[in-house]
This record gives sequence, structure tokens and C-alpha cells, in this order.
Amino acid sequence: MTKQIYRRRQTVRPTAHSGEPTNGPLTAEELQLAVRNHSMPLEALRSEITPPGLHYILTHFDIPYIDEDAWHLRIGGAVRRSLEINLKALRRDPVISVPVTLECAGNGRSLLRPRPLSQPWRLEAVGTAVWTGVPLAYLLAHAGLEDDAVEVVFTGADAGVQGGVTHQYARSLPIKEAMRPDVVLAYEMNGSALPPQHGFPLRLVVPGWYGMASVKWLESIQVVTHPFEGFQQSVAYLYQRDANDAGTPVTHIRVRSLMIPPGIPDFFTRSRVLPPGPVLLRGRAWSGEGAVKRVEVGIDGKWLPAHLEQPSAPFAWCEWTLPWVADPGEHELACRATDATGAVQPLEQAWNYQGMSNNAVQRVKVSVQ
Ligand SMILES: Nc1nc2c(c(=O)[nH]1)N[C@H]1C(S)=C(S)[C@@H](COP(=O)(O)O)O[C@H]1N2
Ligand SMILES: [Mo]
Repeated sequence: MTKQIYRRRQTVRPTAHSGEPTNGPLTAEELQLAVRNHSMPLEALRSEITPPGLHYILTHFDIPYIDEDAWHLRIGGAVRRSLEINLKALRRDPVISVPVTLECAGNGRSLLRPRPLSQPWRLEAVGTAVWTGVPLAYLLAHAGLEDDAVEVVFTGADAGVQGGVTHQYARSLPIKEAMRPDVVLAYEMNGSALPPQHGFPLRLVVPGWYGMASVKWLESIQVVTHPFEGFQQSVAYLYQRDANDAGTPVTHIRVRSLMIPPGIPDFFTRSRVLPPGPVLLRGRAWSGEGAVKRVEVGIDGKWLPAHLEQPSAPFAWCEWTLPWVADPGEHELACRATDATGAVQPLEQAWNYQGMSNNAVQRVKVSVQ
């Protein structure tokens, strides 16, 4: 999709969804969003597949109640054959299981200065699950795309108001992405039925793209002949300099690594305490642009290469480890990953208006005593 195509639009102005960026204290609205949408505790980085309940959650509006027996998926638009399929029929279709690291595009937002007002993620809006269901390409081929089809629009059952616009959550994918063999319409997460908060009974999962593309509580799939201009497509999820910048769309996940903070935390400040001696620093790294090629661990500003394991799938995170001998005193640990495109996590992040994709390196202060 070229920038050109996305630029002709703007029936709705790209306004702030929620107020001007601020350096002030956390607001009641941010707190409200933060307690609805939880992140993954960093200690869960020990697990290759995030255990149920520890995967991050981002839900814009309310979690819809869906009656499994009455539910069906509609596929229509620029197709030769419109389809209506219930869950029983979907379960008889070909099945794939894809391990995918999902990350929210707003991850790292609250660490930007000034701070864009929205879900105030720190570093942990991430998780890896095995998503099982029908390949989207199979159903699209079954429906038969018309020659003038350009995008596929996915609409969830959840509705709300954002930026003054009332809408159901909906996102599109270019045909080429929609036809990738690893894009899945998932009815299972980690071998069990989708939990309500993750999109029951059916959700889209787009490996390598930030989470906003993976529409939950799917209700319809429409093939369209013009680029989709819904709110979540052409107003939200843009890299913008300011409120009036037409911006560029957010798509693939930028390279990132995270470390399990070593030692034990202080309850209130979360600062780390650890005894002197050998400790295995460990964490995971991922990128939606290409395989992770290198992870370096910074110890008091000196970068050392970590050992990298193979990921279980192209868009699942990989584990890294680095042994360290901690000597008494105060230390700052950091980690940074580089992917196959040569992209490396920045030490300082360039700011953008919606606080998208802040993949600046994580820093962990530890007190060795
Ligand atoms: N229908 C619907 N789908 C949605 C959302 C939503 O609010 N409604 N949030 C999106 C965003 S921004 C993210 S990051 C992911 C989060 O998926 P998870 O909650 O299963 O981790 O779902 C995406 N799909
Ligand atoms: Mo997100």
C-alpha cells in the first residue's frame, strides 16, 4: 500500500483522541484505561508461550457478550460467493496453529515526553500465544476475490465513540497481506477456546503486525475495491508529528527486546535488589520486520553480545541469555536488539503525536547488596 493511497481521505480530521500530550501527573482517565487493559508481568518472559491470563490485553470499548449458538461470520463484498459460517462449520475447515508474538502499537507510550494521553503503557504490552483456527486465505479463496478487490475489512462486534466518531472496531489489510498463509481466523488460544477478553468466539491474528490489526470478536469480513477509511484505520494508528499531520500508517512491529528484571522487587518502587555473584540475565526479543539477528546487553553502559536461541515460528519471540557476575553497588542494565533489516532499538526515541511504537531500550536499575 503506498502512502499516496492513504493520503487521499480525511473525512474525519486526525484530531487527538483524548487530549493534548502532557508532562503532568497521570490522569484519572489514564488510570481507568490502565486498570481495564493489563500488560504482561515481565517475569512471564520466562515462558515461551505466555500462560493464560498473563498475555496483555487491549480493548478499546466494552468486551461484547456473544451468544455462541447465534453467532456466525459473514464474508461478502467484492467476492463471487458471499458466505455465512457458524462456529461448527468453521471447525470443520482446514486448521493451522501459529505461535505469534503480539504487541500493542502504543507500547512504551507513557515513557515518552511529553506523554500522549491514551492507554499509558510502559514496556509490557506484549505476549506470545499459539493461535489455532482457519487460514484466512482458505476462506477468501472459497469466497473468490473479484479482480478489483484491494483490501479486506474486518469488523468486530464491539462499538464505542473515539475522537467524536461512533463506530464498530474495524481494520483492513491489503489483499497481499490477507492472503499470507500464516494469517489465521483463530477460535483457540493456547489450545483452549478463546477467552472473552481475547475475542471469543473468533478473532483475526496477523503475525508481524502490531496488535491493532488482529481484530477481536469478528462479525464480518468485507472485501472492498477502495482503501478502507474507518476511524481505526485512517485516524488512529498513524505516525504523526502533530494533530494536523496526515501521518503514515502504523503496520509492522518494530524490533524490541525485554529483560526479566533480576533479583527481587521493592513492593512500592519496583526497584530491584540482588545478592552479589553470578546471575543469568535473560529475556526475549522480536521484530515484525525480519528475524532478530543480535541482542546486546548493556551493563553500566558497556554493551556485550547475548546468546540467542531460535524462535519457534517466524513471528514468535526468541530467547536470549547473558551470564553476569554482579558486584556490590548500584548498576544499570539494558538490552537492545537488531533485526534482519539492520534496524536497532534506539537509546532515545523520536517522539510522535499518538505515542506509537516506542521501542527505545529498556533500562533496569539494580542494587547489588
Ligand atoms: N474488535 C476489537 N479488536 C481489537 C481491539 C479492539 O478494541 N476491538 N483492540 C486491538 C488492539 S489495539 C490490540 S493491541 C489487540 C490486543 O489483543 P489482545 O487483547 O488479545 O492482546 O487487539 C486488537 N483487536
Ligand atoms: Mo493496541
